[in-house]
Amino acid sequence: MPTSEELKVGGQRGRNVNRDLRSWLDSVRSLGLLREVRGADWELEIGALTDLNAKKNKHTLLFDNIKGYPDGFRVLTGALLDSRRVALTLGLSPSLNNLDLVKIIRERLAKAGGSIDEYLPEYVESAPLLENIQEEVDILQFPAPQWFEKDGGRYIGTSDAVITRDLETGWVNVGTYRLMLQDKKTVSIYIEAPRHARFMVKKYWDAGEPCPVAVSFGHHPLVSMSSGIEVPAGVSEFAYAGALSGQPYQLIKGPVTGLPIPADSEIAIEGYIVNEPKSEGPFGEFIGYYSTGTTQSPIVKVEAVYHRSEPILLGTCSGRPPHDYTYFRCPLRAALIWDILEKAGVQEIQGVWCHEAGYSRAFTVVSIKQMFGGHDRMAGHLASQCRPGAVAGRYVVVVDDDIDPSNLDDVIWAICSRSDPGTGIDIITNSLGTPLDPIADNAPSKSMTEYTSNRGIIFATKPFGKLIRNEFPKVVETSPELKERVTRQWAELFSD
Ligand SMILES: Cc1cc2nc3c(=O)[nH]c(=O)nc-3n(C[C@H](O)[C@H](O)[C@H](O)COP(=O)(O)O)c2cc1C
Ligand SMILES: [Mn+2]
Repeated sequence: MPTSEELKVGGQRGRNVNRDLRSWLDSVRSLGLLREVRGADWELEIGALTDLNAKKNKHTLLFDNIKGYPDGFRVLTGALLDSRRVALTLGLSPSLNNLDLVKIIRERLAKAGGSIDEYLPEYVESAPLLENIQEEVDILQFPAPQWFEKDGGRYIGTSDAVITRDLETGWVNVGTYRLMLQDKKTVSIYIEAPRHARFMVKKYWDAGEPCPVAVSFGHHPLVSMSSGIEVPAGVSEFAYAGALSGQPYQLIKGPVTGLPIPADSEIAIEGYIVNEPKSEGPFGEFIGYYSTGTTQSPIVKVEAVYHRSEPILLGTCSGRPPHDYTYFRCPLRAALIWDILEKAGVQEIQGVWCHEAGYSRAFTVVSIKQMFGGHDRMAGHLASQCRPGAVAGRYVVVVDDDIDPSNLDDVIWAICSRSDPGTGIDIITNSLGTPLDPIADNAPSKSMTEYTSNRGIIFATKPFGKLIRNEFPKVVETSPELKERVTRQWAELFSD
């Protein structure tokens, strides 16, 4: 496999990673992956088009001339739909396959190693974001979509970056948490139990203070790639974005809270998260259901609104998978899980993949070259319980090294032919759960933090005894040499 340095578009370290949403958009356009859509309604039409597109054509969609809004107030979806877009966002060749992406993400993060400091973000003095500062806060000025028919409101924050700072340590966290419009000056925020911002907010509230917050609603998709995945505690997702792209991310200091905001942000707010719950949702969730109904969630009191001229609201919607953002978390989560397994001492991992049908969380496959009896148990149990693998998890499958973990046909064949339902499935009960789980017992009095759920780990591996004695039946397949010879001789049969 080529190294990430060789694959970088144009060469030298970091130089060609486009560092604002608009130049990123230019690259997507030049690859023919962008479609501009005029005249759609924020109410349901943008959502329906985004979801259908995610299931079928996989364009990046730029909505303009949105009903009821001035020309130039745009919405962008389909930013990270597939390997081409994710590769482009990382400054890599769009022709990379799934596992190559996982390996390069690991390589880049490993290079940053413990010293993610090399990629700490840089502050700049000014940014186009400050071109327009609202005199009177009015968050309704942006065409926030109502994504699906049964959604309970308009969501301005879907692919957002919610920035908070730890009261004690100063650690800056960036998470993607949904924000629903309440009125001109108020949005509600939905933060699930294991999220970093939740612990930060609690510290402020316990000290009797509102929690300062900044939110960016449009930025280079690299930020969304970092803020929407379980980056370890104590690490700023901005530094992670830097490590992923090999170049520090640029930020400005928010004038009200002093919190960092991406310098390329298109739209941002500053304000305070307060414990004054308001009705929020229902919202079409990533598992594919309306599991939570209406919630009572905290609100953000908005103190300042900034935007570029002709701002682009970066948005996405979930629902039945594959959806608009299932893909990008597959290589990222796979890289994070692989790393943790390796650090925990699991040897000879050949690949990890998290599948879109399992919304990147509930169907993880680990491929190993078995070295000893029980090797598959080590890999499977750890993958199911480490943080990136545990949140909203369900199934982990362990396969041998001849199985491509990202190929569902391969994986199902391995399950069917190598796993014994009587002995080859381990169950772990009472693992980390979520109220979004459609089979959870949602008793009304239950707190969000109480939820647990079970895990199934399927060992679709050749029995180790048969493997080392060379007694496992040979696979029926054409040898690489014969394959090569016939496909060369009858090339016309195999051309696209
Ligand atoms: C598009 C998108 C929307 C998300 N919406 C929410 C949400 O509304 N609430 C939430 O708690 N997590 C949501 N998540 C998941 C979190 O962003 C993710 O778990 C991330 O790790 C949170 O950051 P943290 O680890 O710093 O808490 C969303 C993720 C993505 C990619
Ligand atoms: Mn975090």
